[in-house]
Amino acid sequence: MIISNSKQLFERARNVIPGGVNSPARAFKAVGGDPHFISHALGAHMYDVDGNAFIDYIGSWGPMILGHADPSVTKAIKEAAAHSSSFGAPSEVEVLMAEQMCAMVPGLEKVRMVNSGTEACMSAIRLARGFTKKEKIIKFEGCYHGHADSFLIKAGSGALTLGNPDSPGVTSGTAQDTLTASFNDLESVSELLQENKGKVAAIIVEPVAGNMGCVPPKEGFLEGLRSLCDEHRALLIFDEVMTGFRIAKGGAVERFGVRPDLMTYGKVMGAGMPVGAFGGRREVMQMVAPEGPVYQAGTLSGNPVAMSAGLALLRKLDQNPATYDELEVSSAMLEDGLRKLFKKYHTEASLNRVGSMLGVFFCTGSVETYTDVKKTDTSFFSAFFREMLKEGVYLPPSAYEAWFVSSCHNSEIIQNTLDAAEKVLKHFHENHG
Ligand code: KE4
Repeated sequence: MIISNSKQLFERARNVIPGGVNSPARAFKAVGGDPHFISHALGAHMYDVDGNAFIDYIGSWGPMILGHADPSVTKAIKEAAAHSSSFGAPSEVEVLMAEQMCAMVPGLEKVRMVNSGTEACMSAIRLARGFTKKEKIIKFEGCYHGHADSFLIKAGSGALTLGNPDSPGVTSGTAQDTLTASFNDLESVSELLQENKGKVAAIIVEPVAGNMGCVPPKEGFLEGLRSLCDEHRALLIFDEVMTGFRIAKGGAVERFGVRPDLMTYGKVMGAGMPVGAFGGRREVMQMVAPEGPVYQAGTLSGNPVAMSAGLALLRKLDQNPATYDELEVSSAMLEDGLRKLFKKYHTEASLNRVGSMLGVFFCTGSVETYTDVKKTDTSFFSAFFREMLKEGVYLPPSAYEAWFVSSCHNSEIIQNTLDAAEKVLKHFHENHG
């Protein structure tokens, strides 16, 4: 096989794939230059088709918590695939996976597997509407729950990065049922609930906003959402596609001690395979077909190869809870190191971190809301991104994405990252003051 380099592949890709990528977040549109085509990845590193090595802080946008090509995950995939890649009939591994997830997450009583985080979130709001018989949902500006129509209203992630948080193609009929509040602002939620008394089926929230950088919940915010949902008889949905099994074994539910009615999952639970899930209270989940009337389906939902991969990873996390402590140490080393460098080279920057997901904002002051996020200097981020890439560090190609640390990012790799950052920031400081 003739291996073309990234430029040749990108040229060919743009001829047959929109924008040359299968997901806009991978394009370098916001940061300039062309995306690198990856040939393989191992542990904390990715290698492109031109033989360049990178320390990877994308981690496939979250799944690679144990690093790329984890031996247990790879073995599970190989063994499962040898028995056919799909049955279209129930299998034992689906039961084992559902039991494993329910054992790890407090309040996860029943769970349905799907094929992406988008599917998980769109199914969860349909279920909430079916259960409550109400039609409106509340989401938060800058939060991203996948590309289903109901969510592409002031959405984060690639929609925010590319400047189209409200996508063409979403009908006004759909948009009118999605209300948007401000993250970390309970008053904005209460006002919407008062204005739409008796009409709100659910509030869906990223318990840690990871699609406008990384913005943790302020003290009392999640608890406040719980109370408002109880008061207004709406369901609380934690979109844990990014935080699930990432910021704690039991995700945000465990870390913050607030119990939603429904949770959605993806990323880590699939170990890099196309997997999502939604679940929660038994009383609500039993409304899902064929047990209940709320229809939801998928040809490859619970796919045995994907389930085997996810199960291998979740079992490893469950049996080695010290992994989260190790992630805390390495992620804190990265955060502290960056803070020192920003100070040393007089770089206006703010950092947020929750466990092994973190966000860097090139602006002054704390970043606690979407309004704060918008203060970030995206052109400085783009320059920083490009220079770090030259130094062999692959950051997410957007100022509005979280960075992810894996258990393979050991202290030497973190130090190499900090050395690269120092070289870049020193150069900026010497040349631009
Ligand atoms: P997917 O449909 O992309 O599997 O999941 C959608 C989704 C839902 N909820 C949250 C909190 C998410 O972060 C995501 C997807 N995240 C983005 C990156 N921030 C996916 C990257 C991409 O779109 O390529």
